[in-house]
Amino acid sequence: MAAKQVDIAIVGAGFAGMYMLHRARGMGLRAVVFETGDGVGGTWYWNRYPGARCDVESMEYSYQFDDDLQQEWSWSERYAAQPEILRYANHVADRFDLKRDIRFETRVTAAHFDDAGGLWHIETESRNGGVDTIAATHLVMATGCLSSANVPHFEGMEDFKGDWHHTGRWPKEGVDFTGKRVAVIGTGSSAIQSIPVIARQAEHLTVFQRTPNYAVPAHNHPVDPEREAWFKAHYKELREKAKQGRSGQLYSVRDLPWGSEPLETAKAEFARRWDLGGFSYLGAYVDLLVNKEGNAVAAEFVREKIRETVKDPETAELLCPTSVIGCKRLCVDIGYFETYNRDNVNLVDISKDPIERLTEKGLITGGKEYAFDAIVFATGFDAMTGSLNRIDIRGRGGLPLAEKWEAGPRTYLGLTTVGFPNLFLITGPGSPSVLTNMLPTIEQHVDYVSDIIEHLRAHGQTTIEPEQDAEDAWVDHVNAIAGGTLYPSCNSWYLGANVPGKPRVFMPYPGFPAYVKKCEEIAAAGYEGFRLE
Ligand code: N01
Repeated sequence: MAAKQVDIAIVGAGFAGMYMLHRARGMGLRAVVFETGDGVGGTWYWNRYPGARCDVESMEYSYQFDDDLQQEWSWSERYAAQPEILRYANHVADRFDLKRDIRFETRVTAAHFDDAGGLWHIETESRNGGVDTIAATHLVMATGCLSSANVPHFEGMEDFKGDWHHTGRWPKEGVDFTGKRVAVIGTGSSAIQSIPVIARQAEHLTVFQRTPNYAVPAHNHPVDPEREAWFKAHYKELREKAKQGRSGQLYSVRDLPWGSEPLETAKAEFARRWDLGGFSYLGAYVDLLVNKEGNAVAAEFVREKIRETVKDPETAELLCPTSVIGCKRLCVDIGYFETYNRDNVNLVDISKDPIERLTEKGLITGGKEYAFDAIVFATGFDAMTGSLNRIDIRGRGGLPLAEKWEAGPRTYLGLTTVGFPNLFLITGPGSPSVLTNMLPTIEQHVDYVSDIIEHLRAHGQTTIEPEQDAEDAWVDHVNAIAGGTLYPSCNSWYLGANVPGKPRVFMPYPGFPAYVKKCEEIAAAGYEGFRLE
């Protein structure tokens, strides 16, 4: 018997958990949030590495549920840096008095559904080791898509005498690399953002690259007060317009397929978008993630930019990706490629010679030992399912979620899964999530969950669970859409390919507007595909 009971338990105090708490309170529900960290902010609480910033423009990367909130907050830069986003998260938490219902430094270790009582029994562990239990009617996993750090298990990790840090678990007090020999392992978004900043501080920086990545310039700059005023005056229309974009963002995606313009015009369009900066690069043609030929031209344009920028031809060639552009999340950089022109930076290609082990002094690859004072693991995350599978979640009949998902996640709408009644996955696998601007996507999911709970209450019901047929059809639908794109062509974390042994399944749903429409149709049809009791 759990000692306490709430209507809704929420796991995680990032943007999803905070908004879910706000909505739950608005519905008069007894709610509690559990958060491992000692503050709000989720991904922006943990990812404090040097250079961390958002790749979605700041005027769009904010909540829209409260007009006063969006009018009063001012962003300082086109792309906000992590400290500013964390200040924003705290501002929201304070403004809506959220922190009193958040249990910080408390990790959810288990959540078991009790068939007989129809409740979730949740076990938590606080930082001082205290174990507690609570029962809840609804359980909302607001655990984030990129929260479970992927630290490779290199032999000899414990032998290394220097410091090592993962970008997604960066110490709050920061790390001073002054006068140090530093290694960065990985060349994804986190590395691409942190490498230029670390290079300016460290005595020497060595980057270990397994796969090169495409990056387009951010052209970051302070927010122009006039543009901000215009944006705020038009927030309503702009937010609506953004929702019609495939990634929930305002950047323009032309309604033109590849081949509809001569090659020279296409190249001029890529150049124009390169100068604009950010994700708009891939909006030059609507089908760049479907059409191989167009994608190859877009990719070659970036490679030419790399060759123009990086002075040493051998390094430039190593930095040129060969995969489909956009099949891994496009990186938005500030001076990344230029950093390789510095005297204190060098690149080591480990595509053929993986890191063999860590040693007391550093690491070994290709039979050679490299010595360092500090190593940065910019090695990414066990994305989308990692933080869910690390909790002992059990549904009807004691079935562990990790067991149900052994061959890959299976959900209905990326939000619910058969056998786990009243369990909601905010931006879960099978929803647009990481292919979008997370803020509007989070709001859409939280609003949908809130509507479901209101619906249940209005109809004197207590439980919602998807039907098996609906879930199977949804999984097939997501696979069919992803299969019609170029996304599955490279080893991305979208596919779980970055974590050894993880099943290769494309997890996010491409296409935000179509997804929202489907959710609305399902709700209008009395939550078709769900069993409500
Ligand atoms: O992680 P990644 P990330 N030995 O998985 C390499 C979001 N994000 O933290 O490609 C050697 O992309 C791995 O190599 P490979 C954003 O959505 C957003 O950088 O697997 N190398 C790769 O180079 C992003 O996509 C922002 O061959 C190893 C790197 O480590 C997502 O988070 C900023 C290795 C990991 O790259 C993840 O980005 C930062 C090993 N054993 C992140 N294991 C914004 O701007 C892995 N690698 C909002």
